[in-house]
Amino acid sequence: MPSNAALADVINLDAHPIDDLEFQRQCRTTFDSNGIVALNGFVRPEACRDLITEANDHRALAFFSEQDHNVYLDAPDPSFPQSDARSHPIVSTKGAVTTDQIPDGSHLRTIYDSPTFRSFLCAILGEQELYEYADPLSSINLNFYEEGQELGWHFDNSEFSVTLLVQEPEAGGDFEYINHLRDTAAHDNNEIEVGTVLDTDGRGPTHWAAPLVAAPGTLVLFRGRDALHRVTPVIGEQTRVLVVFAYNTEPGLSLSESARLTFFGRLD
Ligand SMILES: O=C(O)CCC(=O)C(=O)O
Ligand SMILES: [Fe+2]
Repeated sequence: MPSNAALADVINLDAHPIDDLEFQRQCRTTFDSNGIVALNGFVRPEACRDLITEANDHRALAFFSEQDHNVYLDAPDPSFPQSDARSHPIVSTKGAVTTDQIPDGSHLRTIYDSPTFRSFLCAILGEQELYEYADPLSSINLNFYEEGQELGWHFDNSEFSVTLLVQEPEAGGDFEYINHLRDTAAHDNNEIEVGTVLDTDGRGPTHWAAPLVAAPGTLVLFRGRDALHRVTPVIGEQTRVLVVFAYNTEPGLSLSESARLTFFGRLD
């Protein structure tokens, strides 16, 4: 287990005292009202530089995939009218490096494995405990978005996501987010309203998706299951590099075989 001293070399604990109850309360308040909390300068610039070097070293291992789907991550269904979100085709393209390919001493493991970091996430999410994936691929992913690559509008299957931006592109590659656009708990996919948001590409009078202001080192925690979100196409030669720290609220779970084959091209 990494010590808090090791953690302090990676995370700026002075600016983000993640074990402080008042800091946790502030983050939780923001998260509860906006469905998202973004902490700029969470990872120290020196540690971010190490991560960029690591990412460049591992870029050749990335599995690149392209998915055609709709916002609900199902196949688009043209039998629904144009006004219904289920009929809208969406494209997502990115490359992924998997947990087993991330070196033992990586700062990413220092963050992901840290009990202090997990307790902080639990405090914001109102969870008792968070667990890694049982499969060797899905807990930490280093994602690469090359020029023209994007993640189209979608809702996540997982309740929440934790991301860390490591390298931003010259332009594009923005994370855009509209909170509370469906209600999974009530089995309400809100297809017609979501369809109108798609028609305006998130720039309509009632739903305007402002891009999140994120710089390398920004940690983002968001409720992606009920929030419509996307990553706009990357412009320019510099790759967008983003880490996803994925946790479960129950032990022993693996990502589904179909999802592992789709995103990683293998099962283990
Ligand atoms: O790359 C990002 O910033 C968001 C990632 C995301 O939405 C996803 O992996 O589902
Ligand atoms: Fe997502």
